[in-house]
Amino acid sequence: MFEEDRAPVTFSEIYHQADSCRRTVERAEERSRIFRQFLPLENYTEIIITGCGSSHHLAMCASFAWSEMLGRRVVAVASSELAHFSEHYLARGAKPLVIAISRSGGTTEVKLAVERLQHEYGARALAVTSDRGSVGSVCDAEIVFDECRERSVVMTQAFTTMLVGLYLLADGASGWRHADEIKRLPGLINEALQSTEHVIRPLAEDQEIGRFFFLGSGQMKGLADECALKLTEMALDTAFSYRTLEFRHGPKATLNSQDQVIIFPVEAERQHLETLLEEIAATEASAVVFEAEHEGSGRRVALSPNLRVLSIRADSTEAFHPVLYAHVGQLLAYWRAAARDLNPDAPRHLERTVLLNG
Ligand code: F1P
Repeated sequence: MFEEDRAPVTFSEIYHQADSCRRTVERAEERSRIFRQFLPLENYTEIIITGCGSSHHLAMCASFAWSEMLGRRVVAVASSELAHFSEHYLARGAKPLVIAISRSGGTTEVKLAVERLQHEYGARALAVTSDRGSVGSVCDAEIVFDECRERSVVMTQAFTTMLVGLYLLADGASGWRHADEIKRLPGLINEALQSTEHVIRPLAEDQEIGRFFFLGSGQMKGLADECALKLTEMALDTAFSYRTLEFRHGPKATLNSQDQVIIFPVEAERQHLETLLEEIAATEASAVVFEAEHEGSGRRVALSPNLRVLSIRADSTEAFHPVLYAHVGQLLAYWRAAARDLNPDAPRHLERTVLLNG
């Protein structure tokens, strides 16, 4: 039988994420000073945030917040794509700023992407890491988020913490207009985790559930991808992630009564949510909607007995919401792994740092 203390590292890292974020907020000024050497941002034709795996997912979430805060296009591209297809993503003559994320600081593709863009476009690069390594050594500067240094193989608290750190960097560069809001995020993260775990754990332990589907669009797509990756890494469950409305274009055809759909809705698509929920209900699959508290949240429960709505106190700009939901995939994966007697601290076939030879 699995015992909680067999996987103390992952467990404690998940539950410490609000504390780590609090420390990140306290260090905002110090890091904003490091970022200042890259200003003004008008010097760059492109801002690209890159990484692999969870770091790529966090880049996806951050790119939406950065676009909104900086009032310009910011894109997330997987490091392997940038390293091998940079001409597809960048016009000749582009002058990019690259934000290279790597928790371990050592992932080969992240380093390769930075080197390729430096060599071909004269890019400048900032490393965002929690451990020093080869990525930082090829960049112009490095910000080390040592407050979320993890011992686990699978990234959990570092996802949330580095994401808050990235919000703060963009906010510092654009006049601290969201500083108070970002300061409140650690408290909201803690509240969200405590208020939803009573639903997440039984869901994770329910062995009647065959497959998990995570749906999110815009800033929530990186989050949906991350939730699916957590279940895959920790619980060895092949989980699925789709853009919310893309799910209707084919994937929903496979749904059956043993499937669990988890939806992270966004305001821009709110008017279509009811249609999606009706369609899911018709397949007899179950759905949980995690959404920011607003007038009317909870009313959809009547649509189907298989539908639940969990409202989370969000009180912040929508672009910051992914940090409030990151624990959903982490806890689902942790408790599902535990229920299957798998040790989330030691997922099979996985390494903490993924390296390529040659
Ligand atoms: C990226 C990553 C992790 C994943 C696994 C392998 O690492 O893909 O997201 O969970 O541990 O590495 P990093 O570049 O952020 O260290």
